[in-house]
Amino acid sequence: PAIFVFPILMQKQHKGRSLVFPEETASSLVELTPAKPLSLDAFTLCLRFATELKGKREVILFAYRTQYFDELNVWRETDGSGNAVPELGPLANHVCLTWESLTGRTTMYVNGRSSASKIYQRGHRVRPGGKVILGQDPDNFLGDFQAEQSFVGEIFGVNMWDHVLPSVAIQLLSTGEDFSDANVLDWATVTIIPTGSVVEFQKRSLDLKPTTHALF
Ligand SMILES: [Ca+2]
Repeated sequence: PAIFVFPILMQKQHKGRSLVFPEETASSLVELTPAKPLSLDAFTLCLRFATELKGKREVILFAYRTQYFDELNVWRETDGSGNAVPELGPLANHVCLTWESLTGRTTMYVNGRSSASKIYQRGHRVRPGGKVILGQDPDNFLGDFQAEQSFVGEIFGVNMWDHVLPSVAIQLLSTGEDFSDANVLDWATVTIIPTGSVVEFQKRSLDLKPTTHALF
Protein backbone atom coordinates (compact mmCIF):
# COMPACT_ATOMS: atom_id res chain seq x y z
CA PRO A 1 0.00 0.00 0.00
CA ALA A 2 2.87 2.44 0.70
CA ILE A 3 3.39 2.87 -3.00
CA PHE A 4 -0.02 4.54 -3.23
CA VAL A 5 0.37 6.66 -0.14
CA PHE A 6 3.44 8.46 -1.39
CA PRO A 7 2.13 10.21 -4.52
CA ILE A 8 -1.07 11.34 -2.82
CA LEU A 9 0.87 12.85 0.07
CA MET A 10 3.22 14.51 -2.38
CA GLN A 11 0.31 16.06 -4.20
CA LYS A 12 -1.16 17.39 -0.98
CA GLN A 13 2.20 18.82 0.00
CA HIS A 14 2.53 20.50 -3.37
CA LYS A 15 -0.84 22.10 -2.89
CA GLY A 16 0.57 23.71 0.25
CA ARG A 17 3.73 25.00 -1.36
CA SER A 18 4.57 28.64 -1.33
CA LEU A 19 7.10 30.96 -2.98
CA VAL A 20 8.92 33.71 -1.12
CA PHE A 21 10.62 36.51 -3.03
CA PRO A 22 12.81 37.97 -0.29
CA GLU A 23 14.27 41.02 -2.03
CA GLU A 24 13.87 43.45 -4.89
CA THR A 25 15.83 42.13 -7.87
CA ALA A 26 15.78 42.24 -11.66
CA SER A 27 16.64 38.56 -11.87
CA SER A 28 14.75 36.42 -9.35
CA LEU A 29 11.71 34.76 -10.86
CA VAL A 30 9.73 31.56 -11.13
CA GLU A 31 8.64 30.05 -14.40
CA LEU A 32 5.50 27.91 -14.31
CA THR A 33 4.99 25.18 -16.91
CA PRO A 34 1.31 25.12 -17.94
CA ALA A 35 -0.56 21.84 -18.40
CA LYS A 36 -1.66 22.98 -21.85
CA PRO A 37 -0.95 25.86 -24.23
CA LEU A 38 -2.49 29.19 -23.24
CA SER A 39 -4.61 29.48 -26.36
CA LEU A 40 -7.57 30.91 -24.51
CA ASP A 41 -10.85 32.60 -25.31
CA ALA A 42 -11.72 32.64 -21.61
CA PHE A 43 -9.96 32.10 -18.32
CA THR A 44 -10.10 32.28 -14.57
CA LEU A 45 -6.80 33.06 -12.86
CA CYS A 46 -6.55 32.90 -9.08
CA LEU A 47 -3.65 33.41 -6.70
CA ARG A 48 -2.87 34.34 -3.14
CA PHE A 49 -0.22 36.88 -2.31
CA ALA A 50 1.10 38.97 0.53
CA THR A 51 3.49 41.88 0.15
CA GLU A 52 4.72 44.71 2.32
CA LEU A 53 5.46 46.88 -0.69
CA LYS A 54 3.47 50.10 -0.53
CA GLY A 55 2.45 53.12 -2.45
CA LYS A 56 3.17 54.12 -6.00
CA ARG A 57 5.51 51.30 -6.90
CA GLU A 58 4.25 48.93 -9.59
CA VAL A 59 4.16 45.31 -8.38
CA ILE A 60 3.89 42.50 -10.91
CA LEU A 61 1.75 39.59 -9.68
CA PHE A 62 1.55 37.41 -12.80
CA ALA A 63 2.97 37.69 -16.30
CA TYR A 64 2.32 35.68 -19.44
CA ARG A 65 4.25 36.89 -22.45
CA THR A 66 4.67 35.57 -25.97
CA GLN A 67 7.47 36.68 -28.25
CA TYR A 68 5.98 40.04 -29.23
CA PHE A 69 3.11 40.65 -26.82
CA ASP A 70 2.27 40.97 -23.14
CA GLU A 71 -0.61 38.53 -23.26
CA LEU A 72 -1.75 38.70 -19.66
CA ASN A 73 -0.15 40.74 -16.93
CA VAL A 74 -1.69 41.22 -13.51
CA TRP A 75 -0.37 44.16 -11.48
CA ARG A 76 -1.06 45.58 -8.12
CA GLU A 77 -2.67 48.89 -8.82
CA THR A 78 -0.71 52.13 -8.59
CA ASP A 79 -2.97 54.81 -10.04
CA GLY A 80 -6.54 53.54 -9.97
CA SER A 81 -6.62 52.72 -13.68
CA GLY A 82 -6.59 49.52 -15.64
CA ASN A 83 -7.32 45.98 -14.69
CA ALA A 84 -5.28 45.74 -11.53
CA VAL A 85 -5.56 44.54 -7.96
CA PRO A 86 -5.96 47.33 -5.39
CA GLU A 87 -3.39 47.80 -2.64
CA LEU A 88 -4.71 45.56 0.13
CA GLY A 89 -2.27 45.85 3.01
CA PRO A 90 0.43 43.40 4.06
CA LEU A 91 -1.71 40.34 4.89
CA ALA A 92 -2.40 37.56 2.38
CA ASN A 93 -5.33 38.03 0.04
CA HIS A 94 -7.04 35.78 -2.47
CA VAL A 95 -7.42 37.38 -5.88
CA CYS A 96 -9.13 36.01 -9.00
CA LEU A 97 -9.52 37.50 -12.46
CA THR A 98 -12.03 36.18 -14.97
CA TRP A 99 -12.31 37.10 -18.65
CA GLU A 100 -14.21 35.86 -21.67
CA SER A 101 -13.62 36.86 -25.26
CA LEU A 102 -17.24 36.61 -26.37
CA THR A 103 -18.46 39.57 -24.31
CA GLY A 104 -15.13 40.92 -23.09
CA ARG A 105 -16.52 40.74 -19.56
CA THR A 106 -13.70 40.98 -17.02
CA THR A 107 -14.24 40.67 -13.28
CA MET A 108 -11.77 40.95 -10.43
CA TYR A 109 -12.52 39.15 -7.17
CA VAL A 110 -10.77 39.96 -3.90
CA ASN A 111 -11.38 37.44 -1.12
CA GLY A 112 -14.48 36.22 -2.94
CA ARG A 113 -16.02 39.67 -3.44
CA SER A 114 -16.30 40.89 -7.00
CA SER A 115 -15.55 44.26 -8.50
CA ALA A 116 -17.86 45.80 -11.08
CA SER A 117 -17.32 43.91 -14.32
CA LYS A 118 -15.57 45.76 -17.14
CA ILE A 119 -15.39 45.13 -20.87
CA TYR A 120 -11.88 44.38 -22.05
CA GLN A 121 -10.37 42.88 -25.23
CA ARG A 122 -13.68 41.67 -26.66
CA GLY A 123 -13.07 39.17 -29.47
CA HIS A 124 -9.42 38.71 -28.50
CA ARG A 125 -7.71 35.39 -27.98
CA VAL A 126 -4.79 34.80 -25.62
CA ARG A 127 -1.99 33.38 -27.77
CA PRO A 128 -0.04 30.19 -27.02
CA GLY A 129 3.72 29.74 -27.04
CA GLY A 130 4.68 32.13 -24.27
CA LYS A 131 6.12 31.92 -20.79
CA VAL A 132 4.28 32.17 -17.48
CA ILE A 133 6.42 34.08 -14.98
CA LEU A 134 6.01 35.08 -11.35
CA GLY A 135 8.17 37.77 -9.79
CA GLN A 136 9.21 39.84 -12.84
CA ASP A 137 7.61 41.77 -15.68
CA PRO A 138 9.26 40.71 -18.95
CA ASP A 139 9.55 43.55 -21.48
CA ASN A 140 10.65 41.05 -24.10
CA PHE A 141 10.33 37.30 -24.46
CA LEU A 142 13.64 36.47 -22.84
CA GLY A 143 13.63 39.02 -20.05
CA ASP A 144 14.44 42.72 -19.77
CA PHE A 145 13.24 42.97 -16.18
CA GLN A 146 13.08 46.06 -13.94
CA ALA A 147 13.80 45.63 -10.24
CA GLU A 148 11.37 48.45 -9.41
CA GLN A 149 8.50 46.38 -10.87
CA SER A 150 9.51 43.07 -9.28
CA PHE A 151 7.44 41.22 -6.72
CA VAL A 152 8.68 41.09 -3.13
CA GLY A 153 6.71 38.95 -0.69
CA GLU A 154 4.94 35.60 -0.86
CA ILE A 155 2.83 34.06 -3.62
CA PHE A 156 0.96 30.77 -3.47
CA GLY A 157 -2.14 28.98 -4.74
CA VAL A 158 -1.70 30.03 -8.37
CA ASN A 159 -4.42 28.26 -10.36
CA MET A 160 -5.79 28.88 -13.85
CA TRP A 161 -8.76 27.49 -15.72
CA ASP A 162 -9.63 27.80 -19.42
CA HIS A 163 -13.15 28.99 -18.63
CA VAL A 164 -14.96 31.45 -16.39
CA LEU A 165 -15.79 29.94 -13.02
CA PRO A 166 -19.12 30.94 -11.49
CA SER A 167 -18.87 33.51 -8.73
CA VAL A 168 -20.08 30.98 -6.15
CA ALA A 169 -17.09 28.75 -6.98
CA ILE A 170 -14.72 31.69 -6.58
CA GLN A 171 -16.27 32.50 -3.21
CA LEU A 172 -15.64 28.90 -2.10
CA LEU A 173 -12.06 29.01 -3.38
CA SER A 174 -11.43 32.16 -1.40
CA THR A 175 -12.37 30.35 1.81
CA GLY A 176 -9.85 27.58 1.09
CA GLU A 177 -12.22 25.09 -0.50
CA ASP A 178 -10.25 22.51 -2.44
CA PHE A 179 -10.80 22.43 -6.19
CA SER A 180 -8.44 20.15 -8.06
CA ASP A 181 -9.76 20.79 -11.54
CA ALA A 182 -7.61 23.76 -12.58
CA ASN A 183 -6.76 22.63 -16.10
CA VAL A 184 -4.22 25.23 -17.25
CA LEU A 185 -2.18 25.82 -14.09
CA ASP A 186 -2.81 23.56 -11.10
CA TRP A 187 -0.77 24.66 -8.09
CA ALA A 188 -0.80 21.10 -6.72
CA THR A 189 0.99 19.67 -9.74
CA VAL A 190 2.46 22.46 -11.88
CA THR A 191 6.22 22.30 -12.49
CA ILE A 192 7.90 25.40 -11.13
CA ILE A 193 11.40 26.53 -12.05
CA PRO A 194 12.79 29.07 -9.56
CA THR A 195 15.71 31.34 -10.40
CA GLY A 196 17.76 33.62 -8.17
CA SER A 197 16.83 34.27 -4.55
CA VAL A 198 13.31 32.80 -4.65
CA VAL A 199 12.68 30.26 -1.89
CA GLU A 200 10.08 27.53 -2.28
CA PHE A 201 8.75 25.94 0.87
CA GLN A 202 5.90 23.72 2.01
CA LYS A 203 3.27 25.03 4.36
CA ARG A 204 2.29 22.53 6.98
CA SER A 205 -1.26 21.66 6.20
CA LEU A 206 -3.88 20.21 8.50
CA ASP A 207 -5.41 18.27 5.63
CA LEU A 208 -2.37 15.95 5.49
CA LYS A 209 -3.69 13.94 8.38
CA PRO A 210 -7.22 13.17 7.12
CA THR A 211 -5.73 12.24 3.74
CA THR A 212 -3.36 9.74 5.29
CA HIS A 213 -6.11 8.43 7.50
CA ALA A 214 -8.48 7.89 4.58
CA LEU A 215 -6.01 5.54 2.92
CA PHE A 216 -5.99 2.96 5.70
CA1 LIG B 1 8.72 46.27 -17.38
